[in-house]
Amino acid sequence: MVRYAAAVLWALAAAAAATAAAVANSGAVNKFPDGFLLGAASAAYQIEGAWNEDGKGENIWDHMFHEHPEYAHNGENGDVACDSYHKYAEDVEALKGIGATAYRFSISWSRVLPTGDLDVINQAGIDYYNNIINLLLENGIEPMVTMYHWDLPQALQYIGGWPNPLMVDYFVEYARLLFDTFGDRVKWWTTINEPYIVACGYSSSGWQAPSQNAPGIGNYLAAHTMIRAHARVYRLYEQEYRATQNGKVGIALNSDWYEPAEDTDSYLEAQERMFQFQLGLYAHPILLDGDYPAVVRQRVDNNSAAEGRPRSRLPSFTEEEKQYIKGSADFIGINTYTTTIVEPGDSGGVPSFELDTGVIRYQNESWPGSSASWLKVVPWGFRKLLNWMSNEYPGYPIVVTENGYGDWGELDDQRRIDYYGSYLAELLKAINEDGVNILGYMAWSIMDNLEWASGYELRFGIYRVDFNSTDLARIPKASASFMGDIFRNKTVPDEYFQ
Ligand code: GOI
Repeated sequence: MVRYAAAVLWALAAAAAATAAAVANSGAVNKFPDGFLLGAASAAYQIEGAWNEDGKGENIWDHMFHEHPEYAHNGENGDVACDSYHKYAEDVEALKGIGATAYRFSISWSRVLPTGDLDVINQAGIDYYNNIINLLLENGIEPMVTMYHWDLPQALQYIGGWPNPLMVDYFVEYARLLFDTFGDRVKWWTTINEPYIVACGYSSSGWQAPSQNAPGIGNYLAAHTMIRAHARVYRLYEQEYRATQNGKVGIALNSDWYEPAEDTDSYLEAQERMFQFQLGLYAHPILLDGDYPAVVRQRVDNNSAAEGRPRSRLPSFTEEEKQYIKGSADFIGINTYTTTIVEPGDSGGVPSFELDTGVIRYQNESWPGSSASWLKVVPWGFRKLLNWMSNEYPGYPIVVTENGYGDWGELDDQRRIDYYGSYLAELLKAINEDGVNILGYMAWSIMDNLEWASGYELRFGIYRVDFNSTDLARIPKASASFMGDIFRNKTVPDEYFQ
């Protein structure tokens, strides 16, 4: 009954918002709103190469893949990658080729601060990012900068990395340098890319740097520091930069749509728990009340006590921290690729994040797949996720900071075309029919690159890079002209709407 009443209210609210949106868009469901940012994304370690050139310091991915080539696909690493350190002008050409109005890229912390600290500022690294930013702006492409896409300076990992609370100060000092140096031209910032995945680097070994195997403990300590670091950077911008620079600061979270296997109370509760552990762990403190979701607090506290611990594995925020964390974002970035099915149940060891959730996750093998084992093509889940977020975090505009499809690199990439066509149609339904406030969409990725521990074989690029060639040219796939048509016409072809 309660759920039914909520559903009716939700339907009414959605209908009212949809009416407003439809008016603003003259009723055309297949058109993007005016000013909507359409672009593509990348990340420093995945594209730059030049891992030790011109004063760059070692980061945790350099370190892990050099020390443990067995963690990498065929021993591959980002030493050279797409060589974007030298070929960034070709990256901008590729962006122009698809009519992008924005480019989301990340800054390599250890390229500008080789030790992570302010003792050495590497001018060559600063020059590099100035060159990219200036070239983008000359070509009418808005830079959207990720401060941290997983590549912690190794020097900071030697003192513990993200589980060390002092990392907040290091991150704030790094962010200040970025605002001081680039903030006159960069108006879109995201602090941390996918803190959920960053935290996995402290709860498992073998696929996510720094590969610190402290399940159920390291991940929560890392999460706790990252939330405080994000919020402190947001307040820094608010207090010292916003008045003169007038940009936006957000964070890029990641989630699948979680579809309950059954439409019964215990399954719907499992779905809710999964969203609160995946998105809420970060979004609830940052966007809502400065603290973890009640269900997360309660379950980790209870499991910790049952394990005989005097303290919860999930730390607590002080009242002062809650005050500065609460409301510390101008927009919410979401990286999303697929849908996963959930049901109540136990998986994972004692202790672990998985066991804390009380949720079992799997995918439907009959859904169309991709070359990535985890990526099924489920466009309707995209629309549902955007609606869930809009409902859970009202008042915060959403930016889709990543969405894309992985294959083995064929130039005639019809399956990528169909993925983008169908996902963009669902995005437009969320905007124009459901009234979800979405400001932009960044395709992952502008070009083939190092897919982390999956190496160079699994490819997400709209442009192909042949990693065996000497020139590493960016070659348009069929999807490049498809995306170019959509981005230039601000319209998704009718055939993708059913
Ligand atoms: C983005 O994250 C990210 O921001 C981009 O940088 C990235 O390029 C893009 O996604 C595209 O992926 C081999 C159990 C190695 C543990 C095979 C099972 C690692 C780890 C298969 C299954 C889990 C999007 C995959 C969020 C990582 C995909 C996070 C979605 C990695 C694996 C696994 C594997 C596994 N996730 N990602 N993984």
